[in-house]
Amino acid sequence: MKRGWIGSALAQALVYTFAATGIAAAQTETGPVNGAIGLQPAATEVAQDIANFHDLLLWIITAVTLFVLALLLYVMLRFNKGANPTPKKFTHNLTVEVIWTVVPVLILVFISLFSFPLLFKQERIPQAELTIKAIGNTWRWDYSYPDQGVDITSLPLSEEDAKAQNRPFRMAVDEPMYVPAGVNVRMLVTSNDVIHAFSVPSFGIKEDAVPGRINETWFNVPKEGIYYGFCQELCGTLHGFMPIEVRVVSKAEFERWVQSKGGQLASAEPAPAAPAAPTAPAPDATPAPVAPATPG
Ligand SMILES: [Cu+2]
Repeated sequence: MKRGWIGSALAQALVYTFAATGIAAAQTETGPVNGAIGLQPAATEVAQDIANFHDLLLWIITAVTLFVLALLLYVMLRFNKGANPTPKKFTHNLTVEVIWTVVPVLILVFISLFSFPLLFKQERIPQAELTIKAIGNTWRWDYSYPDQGVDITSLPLSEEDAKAQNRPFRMAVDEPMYVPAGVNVRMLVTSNDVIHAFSVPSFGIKEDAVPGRINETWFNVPKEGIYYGFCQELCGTLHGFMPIEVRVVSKAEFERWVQSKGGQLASAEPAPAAPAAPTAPAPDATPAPVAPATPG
């Protein structure tokens, strides 16, 4: 079946979220699709905001480009040697110079009205109900759920296994990362060896995994499904074999999964740490008043 490139790309884009055929529970899968164009469908509010911001920038870029093109055409036609044989000799025009300084500044200020709130939304980690640590290794991802006591190693399915299970080869893994739907998840990202990057495009997250350092990001996916991501830092020869598979499931299913991995369920309502009682300073601990420095 040969379709035109554009027709194929558009059709693929429409079916970006594709139904998994081989999985018992009908779950939607979101990930890269051959020949598709545009961003993957947003699974989180942040990813939707990123897509909206991208679209806004596209309009601005298009307008600026067309305006510059129009200016160039005008100059070429109006001031070429034939149309304007004796050019004027002036080299400055204060009004024009002020305009071409102020207008771009205003455009940038306008863009910042949208970009800064989005940046804050991405960078401020909200109160999280679940913490997961993703650890990059050459070449696989390990996931650790410190509060549940679950540690898993995630390896891509072999081509035969993927085919047998009707799963996408080089995207599906043997041990996916499980996450309950509608929950703020804090991701701690680090690495054991070289720099990797933990990225799930449909969540709008991409965080560098740097050895000896922990980076943070967060996401909240309301809709259950399977979401694919990848290591997005060129980390070595098998960089392409570090897929990320996230299963967003119901809370009950997540708890079943935690128990199946030998983990413990965090208490439903985590008791806030008791505030340390302010200890009255012992009288003899009071710092002696500092004697004023005497000159001389
Ligand atoms: Cu990597």
